[in-house]
Amino acid sequence: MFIARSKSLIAACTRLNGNIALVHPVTVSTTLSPRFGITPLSFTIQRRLLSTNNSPLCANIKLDYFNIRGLAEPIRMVLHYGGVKFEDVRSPLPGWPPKMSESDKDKYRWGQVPCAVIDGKELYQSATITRYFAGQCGLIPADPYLAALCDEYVDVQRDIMIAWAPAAFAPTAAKKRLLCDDIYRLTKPRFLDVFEKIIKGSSSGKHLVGDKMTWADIHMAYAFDHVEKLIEFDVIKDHPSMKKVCETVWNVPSLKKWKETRPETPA
Ligand SMILES: N[C@@H](CCC(=O)N[C@@H](CS)C(=O)NCC(=O)O)C(=O)O
Repeated sequence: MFIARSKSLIAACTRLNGNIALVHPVTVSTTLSPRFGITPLSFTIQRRLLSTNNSPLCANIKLDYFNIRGLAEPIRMVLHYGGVKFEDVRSPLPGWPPKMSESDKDKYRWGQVPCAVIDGKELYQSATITRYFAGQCGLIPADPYLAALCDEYVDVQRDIMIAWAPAAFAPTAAKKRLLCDDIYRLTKPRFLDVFEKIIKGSSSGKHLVGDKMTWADIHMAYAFDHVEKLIEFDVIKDHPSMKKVCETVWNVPSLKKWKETRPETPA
């Protein structure tokens, strides 16, 4: 017996039903109904069922970057969210900021990483790669305007990260403190308060766009976790709704596990 509530999930299961039902008939549901002995489909299985034939879920994926979180971390998070297997290739960091030798640069189309290799095909630019996998993992809304809002919010988060960079690379602790105060004064009204208002006014109170998790949420959790790591200062301590979005992301079991087990790196 098969019970599924979502139309697209039913369609996907119908496509795959032969394989699944013949091997192991199961009673499943997209929602929890323990009273009726119905087993919920795990999010990972739901995503696998909903993936299309050319989804990266079936592809051979390699992510090439340095042994830091940096620009690759939102990509890794999206892939972990999607339960996507990938090879997390981490080259030793060649100093700070990372500068590759000319011969290493020649290995990459634009002389930079991250580089994702999907079934042998290369893809560059961290935001492009993150968005590509987000689309395959159900993290981009179908509505084009809502999808574009996700892009907008991710771009703003990147602007915030750029604004904090001077504090991250300050030469002394005293200089860092001064810069933190200045940057906070500038970024709070311009960016943080605006995000706070957007989330407070949302239907869920825990997502940036619509009432489901999107890659804008995952990118927000990445961005503020990363800034906090670099400057040892919780930038969103006075923004409870932003905190809620980040906590919601980090409470997804696969991301919680990733946060607990990922390599400890300097940046
Ligand atoms: N806009 C690019 C920037 C990529 C980038 O700056 N990568 C740095 C590492 S974080 C790099 O490869 N540096 C080595 C070099 O330029 O020699 C992106 O978002 O992917």
